[in-house]
Amino acid sequence: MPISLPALPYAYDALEPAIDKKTVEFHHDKHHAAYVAGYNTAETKLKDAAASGDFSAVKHWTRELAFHGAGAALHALYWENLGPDGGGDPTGALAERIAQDFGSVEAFKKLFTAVTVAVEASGWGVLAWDPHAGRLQVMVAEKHQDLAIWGATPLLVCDVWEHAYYLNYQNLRAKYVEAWWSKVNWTDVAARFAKV
Ligand code: MN3
Repeated sequence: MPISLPALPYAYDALEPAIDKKTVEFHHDKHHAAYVAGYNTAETKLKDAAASGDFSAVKHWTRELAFHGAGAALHALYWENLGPDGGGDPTGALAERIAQDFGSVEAFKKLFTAVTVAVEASGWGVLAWDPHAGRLQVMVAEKHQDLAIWGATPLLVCDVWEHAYYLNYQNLRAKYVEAWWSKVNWTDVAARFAKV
């Protein structure tokens, strides 16, 4: 299914003077739109590959899918995270959780600022909920994809680090993956899918 460019939730000039009208217009209408288009192209190419059995370009298209999918998802979040009446400090449960995990709202803002300013080249500062540790975490998304899509919930994963197969399969990763399929617990995968 193709994705579409979400409408900007406010006017182009709504974030002025912090972010000027022209910047918002180009960022949303050109940059964000390009991620949406790129995702849809990659999705079509991978669908074609699955249908035809020609997998010669899948490495390229999965990279494209992650690059544009992550870009599209993060930009949608970015626009929603901002607003003409924004600013100030968080309140309520979020404020309490931030204070619990970072000491105080002020300390969190300093950490988030430092981490975001220090991002190497292109990327994002991110406040995320880490369900494993059960806490908020400040993170960096270098570039933005790392072949993943932020916000996506993993349903099934196959480890292809060499430690996962080298003792038995040496360099024959494809053989390992073929064998791995025979051990997939689909009941578990289906249970995860039911929750998304
Ligand atoms: Mn951008």
